[in-house]
Amino acid sequence: MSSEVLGERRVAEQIRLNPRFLAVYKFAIEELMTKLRILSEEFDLAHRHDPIEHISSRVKRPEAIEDKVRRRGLAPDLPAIAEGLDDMAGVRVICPFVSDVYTVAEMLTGQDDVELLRRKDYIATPKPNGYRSLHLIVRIPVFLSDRVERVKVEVQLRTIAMDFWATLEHKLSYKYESQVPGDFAAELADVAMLASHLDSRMQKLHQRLG
Ligand code: 0O2
Repeated sequence: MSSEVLGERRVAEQIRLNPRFLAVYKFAIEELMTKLRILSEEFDLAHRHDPIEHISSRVKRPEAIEDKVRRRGLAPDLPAIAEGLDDMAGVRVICPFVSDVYTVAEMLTGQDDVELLRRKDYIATPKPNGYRSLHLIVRIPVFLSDRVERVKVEVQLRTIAMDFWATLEHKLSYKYESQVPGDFAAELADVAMLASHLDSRMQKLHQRLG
């Protein structure tokens, strides 16, 4: 094993030996989920429409962090990882309609203690393979016993149709990793287009009901 790989293996070890390192991302996720649950419930009370269908989250696994550190050529130490990786904490918000995606994003980033670092709108500009979602990198304060840490969280917002496509594309891409059939990419992009049409039609029905 090369010394470079050994260095990166030490990253996973370092993470396991420092439980507080990943814990702050778990706390940040809990804070963000609470914010989203409050927005969901209160918006429903005010407008008789819940803009959030469901929410999921994950803290990146040490092995996945290790892989990304290697791919990115980051220094194998915890401060460099915290600085260099934006998706250590991830929250996925599934919304009924496209308009809800933007409503939730605006309500969340409008909060005083939520700092928007980056916004990637793959709905306005889908990825070439057809992937659509709104990605935000936000930073929120986490109040610990001896300090306040400002922690980055990646928030992915998408509709049910976008999530359906992304989930199945992810599964299929893994399955065919080694030998992708020739028409695979074009077919997936075509299905993404169908999902997009579905969203547009559902959005129109939603608007008709006011
Ligand atoms: P996981 O397990 O979901 O975390 P970076 O996030 O820093 O790696 P980049 O290019 O800034 O790099 O990320 P981007 O484009 O904002 O997207 C990152 C995440 O979006 C991915 O995380 C996926 O969750 C999702 N994503 C992006 N493109 C696709 C796609 O074509 N198909 C699907 N299904 N998901 C996508 P990870 O790290 O890949 O995995």
